[in-house]
Amino acid sequence: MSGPTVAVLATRNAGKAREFDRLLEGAFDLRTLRADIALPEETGETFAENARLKAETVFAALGGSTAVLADDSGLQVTALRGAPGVQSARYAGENARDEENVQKLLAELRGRGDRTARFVCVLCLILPPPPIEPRAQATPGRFMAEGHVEGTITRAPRGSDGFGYDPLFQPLGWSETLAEADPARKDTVSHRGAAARALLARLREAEVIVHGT
Ligand code: ITT
Repeated sequence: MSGPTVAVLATRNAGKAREFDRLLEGAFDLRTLRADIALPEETGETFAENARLKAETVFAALGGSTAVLADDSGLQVTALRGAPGVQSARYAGENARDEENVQKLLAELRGRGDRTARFVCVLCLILPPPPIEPRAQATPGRFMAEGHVEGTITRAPRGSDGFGYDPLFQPLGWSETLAEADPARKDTVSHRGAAARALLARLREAEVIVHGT
């Protein structure tokens, strides 16, 4: 019997990769991205465009015969009219560390009353065409899925789990930030958790997977 499909994660973000290991366990045999494969510049204006760009670039670099999963995600803050949005990773500058992005966000929100925000995650999975003849007619399958979580930005960072803006993000109805929560609890409410569950549902519907949660 064959096991779960091998899928390469088109990401250099170790925090995302840890979450996918939990969220997609059983459905995919996930592999990290080889060091010699470069991710594209994120030139898209939307999370969906950037997720597709990353998935398509890595799928082509791997020769079109391996499944690839890409994630583009970020934080949209109401009082900042949706910023940092697609710029979330580089809010405080190219190659900014998480702490620098967190401090910049706190500075931008100083003195503002509305601290509501949402995380958004868009996934793009590309599956290689099945090995049928004539091969020229076979096209790769592409599946997109999206997830959100609503919350507020705290006045100071709290907690040390997770990554990125997790120490500042308190989901609606919670008294902890995502960085204070057990990682499995983050998965139950997070944008990435919701997107991963939507993706699995779509794949089951298309009878692409029978394994998985
Ligand atoms: P890859 O492109 O290599 O996947 P990246 O970190 O550059 O990694 P994005 O362009 O999608 O990925 O930027 C996402 C940023 O949004 C990420 O660096 C965090 O700052 C933030 N972010 C996304 N999901 C998050 C989460 O679950 N918790 C905290 N911050 C998150």
